[in-house]
Amino acid sequence: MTSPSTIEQKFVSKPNQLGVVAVGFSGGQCKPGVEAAPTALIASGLLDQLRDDLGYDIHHDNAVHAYEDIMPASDPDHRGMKKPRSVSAVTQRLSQQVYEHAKDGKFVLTLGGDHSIAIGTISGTAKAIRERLGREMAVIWVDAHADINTPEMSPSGNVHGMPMAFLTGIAKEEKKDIFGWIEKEHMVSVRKLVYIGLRDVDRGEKQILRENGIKAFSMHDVDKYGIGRVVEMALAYIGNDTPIHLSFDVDALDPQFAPSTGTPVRGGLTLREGDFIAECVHETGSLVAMDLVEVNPSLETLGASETIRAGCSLVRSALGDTLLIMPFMVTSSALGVAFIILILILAAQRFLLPGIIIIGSFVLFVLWLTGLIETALQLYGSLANVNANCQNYVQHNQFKGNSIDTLSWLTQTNICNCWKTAFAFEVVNTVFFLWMMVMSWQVNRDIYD
Ligand SMILES: [Mn+2]
Repeated sequence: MTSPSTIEQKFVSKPNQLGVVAVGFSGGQCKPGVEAAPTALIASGLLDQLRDDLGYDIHHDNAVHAYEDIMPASDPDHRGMKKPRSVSAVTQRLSQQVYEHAKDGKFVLTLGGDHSIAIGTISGTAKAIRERLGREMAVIWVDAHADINTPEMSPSGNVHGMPMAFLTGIAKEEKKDIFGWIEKEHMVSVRKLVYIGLRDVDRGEKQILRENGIKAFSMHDVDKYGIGRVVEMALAYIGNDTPIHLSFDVDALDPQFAPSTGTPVRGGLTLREGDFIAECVHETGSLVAMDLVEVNPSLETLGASETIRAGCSLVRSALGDTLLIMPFMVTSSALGVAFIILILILAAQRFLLPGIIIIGSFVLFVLWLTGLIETALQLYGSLANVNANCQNYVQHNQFKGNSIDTLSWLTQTNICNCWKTAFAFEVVNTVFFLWMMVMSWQVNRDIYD
């Protein structure tokens, strides 16, 4: 029972329009499979949910771009980088695609692909925001890794570990076909970059973060302050007058929640912590674009669907989905109360006709029945089986004592119970209004007999 976001969006002129770019590209690293992620995410219903539940008009060319037409024939290593010309060509084309959506005032959602594609997405939004609003954009990079290696420092030579170095100008290259196309207008300032979730940072990267005074919240900070305080500090650092590009690497989540990714690192964010970051960024009203990257459905057989579900959840949260199942119920309840007050007033004035009760009860019966079906699907349906998740993750895992685990367990228990309460309310009210209809219909018959 979700509904379109009510948060006012400050930097997109068409807040219900969503430009989607699906990038089936894996050349920024060595493990095949990550190019299949956009297809898997879309097949699991992500775009349908964004359209049907969150009310977005989706602008998608219905293609998963592999960019085969622009792949260079030969692509030898350069400064230690693997496939530099391929990644450069793909990100340059992607930059243009993202730019066109963002220039038009839409939100832009990019489904990757490995994290090298952020060179394309961030450069595209940064340029569009500069032109459209005359502002610099901030980047929130949620990742286990900092991805800010220069080519020379990189231990692996994989470009997916370097995007932030090129995007901030820390790494430069003259050759136009190897990231030389990145101009000042494409870049972001090191002062507008914030990391959350870091836990596997290379030695050289640590030095870059320190020397440039880059704001970074590692898992240590998440443990120390809690995710609420960390997100608060990150957003306070960015300020509320700056557009935000959220680049979400699914490996920021703990492998327990997102196992199917190229470089999993243990000790990560819980799914709820990841969703929470995305929800908070949405609530600022400053979000202009989001990337979801590094979902690799081929790496795990069992974990693939879990990882895809986690990815969908992150995107939905960033685009305004909330945990509240209440808005629909609150509306139905308010109408129900108004209807009963109306009945009492009419009865007091002796104007009450059975027909009024039949019509009113029918409307409310339909509303409650709709809610009942929706909640039933969420609780027991095959797609969003909340009840099974509650059994698995909540009922079977009791936490006690003063710990953050206990707190989050209590919260989750509460959410599970709310869902079931909503279900119970809906059953009761559906039956109640059906009964009202039958009663008044019988009264009605007596009048005319
Ligand atoms: Mn990454």
